Amino acid sequence: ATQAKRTVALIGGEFSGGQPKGGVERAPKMMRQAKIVDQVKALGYEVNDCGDHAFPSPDAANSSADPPAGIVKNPRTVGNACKQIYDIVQAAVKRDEIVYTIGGDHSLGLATVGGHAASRPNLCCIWVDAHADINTAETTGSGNMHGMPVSILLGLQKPQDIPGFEWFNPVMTTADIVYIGLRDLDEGERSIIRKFGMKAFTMHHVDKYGIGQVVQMALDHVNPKRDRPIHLSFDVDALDPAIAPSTGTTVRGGLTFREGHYICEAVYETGLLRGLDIMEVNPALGNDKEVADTIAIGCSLTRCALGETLL
Ligand code: 6HN
Ligand code: MN
Ligand code: MN
Ligand code: MN
Repeated sequence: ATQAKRTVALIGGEFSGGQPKGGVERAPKMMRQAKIVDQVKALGYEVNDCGDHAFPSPDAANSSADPPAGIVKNPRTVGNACKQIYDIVQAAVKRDEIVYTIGGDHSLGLATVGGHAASRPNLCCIWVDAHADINTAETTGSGNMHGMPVSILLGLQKPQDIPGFEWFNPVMTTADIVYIGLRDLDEGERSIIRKFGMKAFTMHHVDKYGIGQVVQMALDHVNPKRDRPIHLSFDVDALDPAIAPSTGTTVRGGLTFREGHYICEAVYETGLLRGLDIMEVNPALGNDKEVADTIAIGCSLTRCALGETLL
């Protein structure tokens, strides 16, 4: 299934403020060093390099500038980074480019999927993750905002109630998103998913049905007529830590190398991929080989989502 190649807008999100572990802001530069731009070009795409965007790291010593909201940490810092990436994403979508964001932590998922949806009303999202990232200010146990983007995206958490997010206007609903890879849910997240009847394929479903069926069922749910543009937000912690160890919140029992790449290939095959995030690669975690493996997997997932492995 060859298709007209669009321009890929590459956006680096050098941001770590949605969680406490430093280093995740260095992934965009590391993926560039691994030649991600050449790899995308080699697949026949034009690359519109929108650059890497750095944001001041939250400074614990200076938290008076951004005090927690309840237990939610660095809300204004995260909100500001999200607003900037949101605007860049939205502009790229208006140019009809495929928006490709390298994180950075997954709090930026609010900006990438949200900025995309703002310009493409019919957008659906496949969120590949060990976690559901759907905590609200009420349900979060950690206060880390990388565990919250989906709740704000869908308006389950009112943006106006978190300082720094007043600008955000939710346009997607619980029916517009589907999860693959879940295996570490907080109790509050579980009740939200149940309450709204959200579609979630956990690792149990991957084992039970196989990844081929799971992706088909996921697409059937969110995109039954295969006519909606797709944003694939891929948190590398969805993968098993044995193959993607350099990430901040590892959970055992994840997707195999092939299962992860299969998801990307199958989304490419629909011809509907318009947005891709590769999130939570943290080059500060693990030894040299672990870091190199995790960066390489960020690159190969990208290539598969852009059509490398299909004839
Ligand atoms: N991620 N549910 C946990 C929390 O802190 O809310 C983990 C979140 C992980 C977020 O990996 O993008
Ligand atoms: Mn995530
Ligand atoms: Mn995760
Ligand atoms: Mn947990």
